[in-house]
Amino acid sequence: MRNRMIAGNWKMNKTYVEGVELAQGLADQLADGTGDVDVVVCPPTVDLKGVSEVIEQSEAPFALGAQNVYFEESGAFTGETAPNMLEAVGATYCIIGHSERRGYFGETDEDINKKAKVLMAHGIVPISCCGEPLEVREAGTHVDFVVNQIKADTEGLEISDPSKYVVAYEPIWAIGTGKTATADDAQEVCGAIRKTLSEVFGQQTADGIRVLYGGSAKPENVAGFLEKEDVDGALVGGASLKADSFSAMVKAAM
Ligand code: G2H
Repeated sequence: MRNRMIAGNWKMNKTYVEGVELAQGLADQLADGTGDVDVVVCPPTVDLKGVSEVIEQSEAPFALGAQNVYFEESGAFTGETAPNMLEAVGATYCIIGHSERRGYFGETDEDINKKAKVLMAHGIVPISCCGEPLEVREAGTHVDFVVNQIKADTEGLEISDPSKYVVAYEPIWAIGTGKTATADDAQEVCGAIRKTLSEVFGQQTADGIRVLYGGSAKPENVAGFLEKEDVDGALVGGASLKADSFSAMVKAAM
């Protein structure tokens, strides 16, 4: 049995004060609880501490995630953030391998695999992203493309608790474009992801890993995705930037 998950990826939005306000707004809107739905917010790095304090003070039923991490423990890596730094501010999740990181900052599957390992060693749950560009979708090879990403991203990982590793399928052509994949598109790939996870980790572990859909997910379409057998939630960008729309998505998942 997998708890659903709604995770907000604020990307490079919200200054410290704005981030704290958004977190407080969410805490107010979700004050009655979120049932069995795990809710995660992933603000920019400099907002993490402030959002963490809101979560602590309000006992809000959501968790804190980062948007990136470096795979070394410390040292001369200017501009990067170490896993123990995330841990120290209360982050319990971290997005890795987002297509924007892969595309704009040259991250490879090997980097993403290293990041997953270092996060898990620190007890931080990776939300590991995968997804195909438009030309791959148009060529009809999207399933193979994503399966290969999953195999590379999970190589050598040891997963003892499947709730502690999350995959997000985000077709790049549907990100922030307003073009949403259909629920059937999402199921096709999320099903293939779970099958690959079962080959790598065994069926029982694969059955416990949450596979999220991401890409222009919003209050109006999230229920359709959640109806699908292998879609366990959503990684939400634009619609996570307002407390109203994000909490509506959480409520749709409850
Ligand atoms: C995909 C998603 C969140 P958006 O990147 O990761 O963003 O919902 O804005 O498409």
